[in-house]
Amino acid sequence: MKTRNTGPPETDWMNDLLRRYRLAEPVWVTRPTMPPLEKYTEQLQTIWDVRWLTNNGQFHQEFERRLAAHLDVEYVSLFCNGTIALLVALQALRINEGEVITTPFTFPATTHVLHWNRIRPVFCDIDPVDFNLDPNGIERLIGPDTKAIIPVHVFGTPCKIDAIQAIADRYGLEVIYDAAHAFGVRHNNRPIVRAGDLSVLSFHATKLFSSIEGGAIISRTAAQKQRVDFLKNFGFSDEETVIGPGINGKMNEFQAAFGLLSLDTIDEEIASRRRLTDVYRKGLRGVPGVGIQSDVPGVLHNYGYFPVLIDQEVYGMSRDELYTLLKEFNIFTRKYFYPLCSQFSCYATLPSASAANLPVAERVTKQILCLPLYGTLKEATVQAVCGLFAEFHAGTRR
Ligand code: T4K
Repeated sequence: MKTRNTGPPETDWMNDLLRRYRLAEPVWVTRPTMPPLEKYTEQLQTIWDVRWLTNNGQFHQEFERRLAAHLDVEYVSLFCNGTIALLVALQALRINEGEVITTPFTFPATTHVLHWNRIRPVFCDIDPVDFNLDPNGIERLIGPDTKAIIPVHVFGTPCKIDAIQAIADRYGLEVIYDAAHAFGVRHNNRPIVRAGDLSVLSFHATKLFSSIEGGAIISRTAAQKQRVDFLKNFGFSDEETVIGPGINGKMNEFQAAFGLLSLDTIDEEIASRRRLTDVYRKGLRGVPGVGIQSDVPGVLHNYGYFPVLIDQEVYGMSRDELYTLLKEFNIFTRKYFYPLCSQFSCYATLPSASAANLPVAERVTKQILCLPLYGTLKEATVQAVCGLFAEFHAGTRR
C-alpha cells in the first residue's frame, strides 16, 4: 500500500477506516497528570502568604523529604530540571575532561551535558531487547581518557546494572545513571536509582511523575549530597563563602508544591498505565511485525512509555509511514528516540558515532514508535489504536 505525504491513500478501504476509527479529538503521546486545582490553589495561597518563592522554601524541604521516603533512598537533591541535574552530577564527581561512554539511543540531554562539561561522548551500541547500553560493548571502548559510563534506563527498563558496575570497578570508572524514565522502578526489590555513583531523575511535564519542570540527583552518601547541594546553588556553603564554581539549578516553590501533589496520585497513575499497557499488549500481540516489550522478571515497572518496534518487511508498512498515517486518525505518536544522538551533526564525526559501531541502535531508531500512554487515556482509545494497527497490516496484504 502506498501513502502520500499530504494525507492517507484515497481508497474505499481507507475512507471506511477513517469513518470507523478517526478520533474526534487529538490523542497525544502523553498528557501531564494534573493535581486537583483546588489543592494547588491552597498551596499557592500559602506561597503568597509566606512570600517565599524559591531557595529551599518550605515546599522544597517537604518535597525532598517525602520524595526520599517514596523512592526509598536517603539523599535526594531537587533540581529545576533533569538536564541541569545531569550537568551537575558530572561536576559533582569532577568529571570535566576526557571521555565518557554512553548510549546514542536517548534524549539529546544525555549527550549534550557531556559536551557542556568538555567531555567527548563515546557511543556504545544498545541491547536489542531492553534498548539500554549493552554492557558487552563497553570494554572495547575504554581507553586512557575514559572517566565514566552514563547509561540510561530507557523507557524505565533497568540497565544491566551488575554487569556495568563490574566493568566500572575493574577499570576504576564512575557510573552516573540517567534515570529520567525510571521513577519508582525497582529491581529485586531495590530502587533502581540506588545503582551507580549517582542517579538523575527528570520530573518534566511529559514524565510519569512531574513537578511541571524538575529533576533530582540521588546521592549515595551525605557528603555527595552536600557537594551536589552546593553546586546547584552557585557553590555557596554559607552567605559569604563560595566553595567552588556552582550554577543555579534550584527548584522553585511552585514546582515543589506541584510535585508534592503529584506524589499523592502517583500510585494511581502507575496502576492505570499498567492496565492500559495490558490492553495494548493483548491488542498488539497477534499483529505481525509489531514488536512489544514484556515485563522483566524481578522488576517493578512504572509503565511510563509504550514503545513498539515496527518491522517493515513483516508489518508491510514502515515506522515512518505508520507514524504519518496515524496522524490522519488524530493519533500523535512519537519516535523516541529518532534520530540517534550519534547522528546529530555536532557528534556525527566522532569515530564512535559511525553506523558500523552501532548496528542495533541504527536499526531500533528506524523502527521505534511510542504510542499514547497516560493515566486518563481511555481504554477504548487504546483498543482503537490496536484495531488500526491490525487493519493497516491487513490492508497491506490486500
Ligand atoms: N534524559 C532523558 C533520557 C530524557 O528523556 C530527558 C527528557 C532528559 C534526560 C532531560 O530531562 P529534562 O531536562 O527535560 O527534565 C519531552 C520532554 O520535554 C523531555 O523532558 C523528555 N525527556 C522527552 C522524552 O520528552 P518533547 O520535545 O518530546 O516534548 P513535547 O513538548 O513535544 O511533548 C510531547 C507531548 O506531550 C506533546 O505532544 C503533548 C504532550 N504535552 C507536552 C507538554 C510539554 C502536554 O500534553 N502538555 C505539556 O505541557 O520532549
